[in-house]
Amino acid sequence: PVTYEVTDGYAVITLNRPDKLNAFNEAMHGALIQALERAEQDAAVRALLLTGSGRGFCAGQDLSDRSFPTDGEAPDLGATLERLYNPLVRRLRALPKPVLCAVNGVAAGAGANVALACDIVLAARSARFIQAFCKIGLVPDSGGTYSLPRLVGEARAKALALLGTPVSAEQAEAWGMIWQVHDDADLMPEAQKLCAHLATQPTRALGLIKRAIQESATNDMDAQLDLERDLQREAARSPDYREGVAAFLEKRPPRFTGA
Ligand code: LHQ
Repeated sequence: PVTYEVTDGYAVITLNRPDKLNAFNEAMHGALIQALERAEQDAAVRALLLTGSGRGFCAGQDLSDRSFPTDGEAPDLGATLERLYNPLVRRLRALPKPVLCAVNGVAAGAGANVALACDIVLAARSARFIQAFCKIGLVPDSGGTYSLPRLVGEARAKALALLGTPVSAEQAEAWGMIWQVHDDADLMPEAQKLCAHLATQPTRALGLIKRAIQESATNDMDAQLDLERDLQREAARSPDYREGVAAFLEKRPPRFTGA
């Protein structure tokens, strides 16, 4: 249900249940977590590209999955989040390498919020983001109630979550919900170009930058200044920092190794 491929220093992880618009079932969750672990551990992988196969990115939870019966006893969806979705979002955020998401088509429910948990989000012009949860009597999950208000503000976050109104890729870009929209045919080439670039950069510093920005959401200025001090201390111990400064002074392009 997920394909994994390494090229040009980055891993391409593709959700692969196209007949279900790549909706999540247990097997896809397992394969995705495994792929993220593999990419995290492989020193030759210095960026990740998450995308979907076929015409959709991800339609959220597979509602036809037998583990979600609507008759009989109520399923414990809290347990499902604790076991599958929350670890996925936590891993994407904790991964010390940049994760780019190429939203190739519709991203609904948990599919939308998993995309928004990535570090840089590109979308095809035909893509849409839908907080579909309210339409089936659920609450946005997978971090949506955290990321959405921070990305687009409380007014838009509430309306999107309460109405389930689809947001076009262009609107998402205009609102600052994602980084860039590209014409459908250009999405993957642009995503590949960005990932290939990221894979040549000082990976450890990029991981620390990601952490600093994320932690700012819950830190006050004092705590954030302390965090910057600690992370800068760590960054300056890396060979890539030495290389960056040396290359600048020697007026040549840097050769970062990710160390
Ligand atoms: C699907 C799905 C799908 C199964 C399309 N499941 N088959 C977490 C914790 C635990 C449990 C509950 O949930 C969660 C988090 C969540 O993610 S809840 C939200 C779940 N997702 C949704 O409610 C979205 C449901 N899908 C849709 O609203 C539409 O399919 C969208 C707007 C995504 C796309 O619409 P269209 O482009 O018109 O495509 P379609 O509806 O025709 O879908 C194509 C096929 O994919 C179709 O199957 P078929 O056999 O008729 O061709 C759909 O049934 C299937 N599909 N989403 N989530």
